[in-house]
Amino acid sequence: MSDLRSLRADFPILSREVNGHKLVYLDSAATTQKPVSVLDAMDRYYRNSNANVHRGAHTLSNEATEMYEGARVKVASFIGAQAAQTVFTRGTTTAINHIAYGWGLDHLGEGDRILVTIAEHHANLVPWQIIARHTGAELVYLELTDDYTVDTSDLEAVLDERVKVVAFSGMSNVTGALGPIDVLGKAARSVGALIVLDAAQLVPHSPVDVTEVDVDFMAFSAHKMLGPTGIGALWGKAERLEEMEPTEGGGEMINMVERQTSTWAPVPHKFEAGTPPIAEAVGFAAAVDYLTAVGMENIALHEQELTTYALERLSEIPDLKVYGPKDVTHRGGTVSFELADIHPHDIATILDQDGIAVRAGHHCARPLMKYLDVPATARASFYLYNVPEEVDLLVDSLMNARRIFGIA
Ligand code: C6P
Repeated sequence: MSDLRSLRADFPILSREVNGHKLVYLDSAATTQKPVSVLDAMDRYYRNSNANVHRGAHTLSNEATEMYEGARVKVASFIGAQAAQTVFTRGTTTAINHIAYGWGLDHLGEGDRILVTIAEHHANLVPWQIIARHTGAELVYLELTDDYTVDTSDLEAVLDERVKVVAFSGMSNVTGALGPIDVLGKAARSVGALIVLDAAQLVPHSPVDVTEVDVDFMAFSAHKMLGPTGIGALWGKAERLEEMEPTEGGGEMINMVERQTSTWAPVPHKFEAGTPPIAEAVGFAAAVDYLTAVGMENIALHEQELTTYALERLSEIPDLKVYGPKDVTHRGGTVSFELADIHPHDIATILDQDGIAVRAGHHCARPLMKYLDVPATARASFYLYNVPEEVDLLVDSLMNARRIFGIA
């Protein structure tokens, strides 16, 4: 197995105890832990360079501005992009709201369709629902195959000129299934629809280059890739960002303000109203540096091996059902499951007693839960710092849950 275990020492939290056990953190799909280099970069920024950006008549402000804009260059180049097309947002949710409001309100109308998949996170559904209500457009859904990947065999039935947006995730936060980026991309192009890629669970786990995937917009969050909460990125094609209206007004995003009207600053600042998350941008850049040094190919390989092992070991547990692809080439390291009729929240509580952190619930994907006909699932999600022994501890603890619930 590709061994990244020496990296664990870079994550201080991984050496803490929970309920008398060494922490086993299997909730990275919710948010990841942070290496010392990210913590230090943010600390250094506050200790040495803290000031507001883009206002600078003084040294600190110039330093802060350089750090903030330097972070943009780093985050952009991590996804093969130009800084000028990379907008800092509060995270994936805010990025998709920018697109839905900023583009959707002006470009959608009665009878238009927004094609999504049943596996979407609420962040890629609710903003479109709101815009649909304002414009008279409607959402149409692709469903799943027996192996939990998006069923594209229905595409012909739903794809026509009424489809103006195709919005889908690069990897499901519930099933771990990878999104059919090429197939949906080609389908969208064939009817001239806008392509929106929710990459919250994709960019942290595998190499992504926006010059190689044909999408109009892509959104992701720093906190899911070793960075801080409170910041993420929206990448867009230049012409799309130009035609998109700002959804927030205020300082920083203007060119000129008159009594009745204003003009906008150039992209990306037109979308960054108010004082931006400067320390967070610095932390985001440090996270990107860390991931780049480890190598995204190595991270993807590590997670594939660990997921293969996890699926093998979980299959040894009687009455355990995994809601996700069996083929690891179709999935990432997020594994949702149910165990007999034990409620997922009870599973999470028992695992927590053993120091193991997993998520239980609807994972902000209620339409998917309904489609799968479950109220909730338990979910273990892996990242570069997880090791096979943690999978073994998970399996032991799940066997213990069976005993506690008197299942033979
Ligand atoms: N999923 C999870 O535990 P934010 O909260 O804006 O950083 O990311 C939203 C989001 C959008 N799309 C996908 C596919 C996601 O997984 C998430 C966040 C977390 O699964 C929190 S609900």
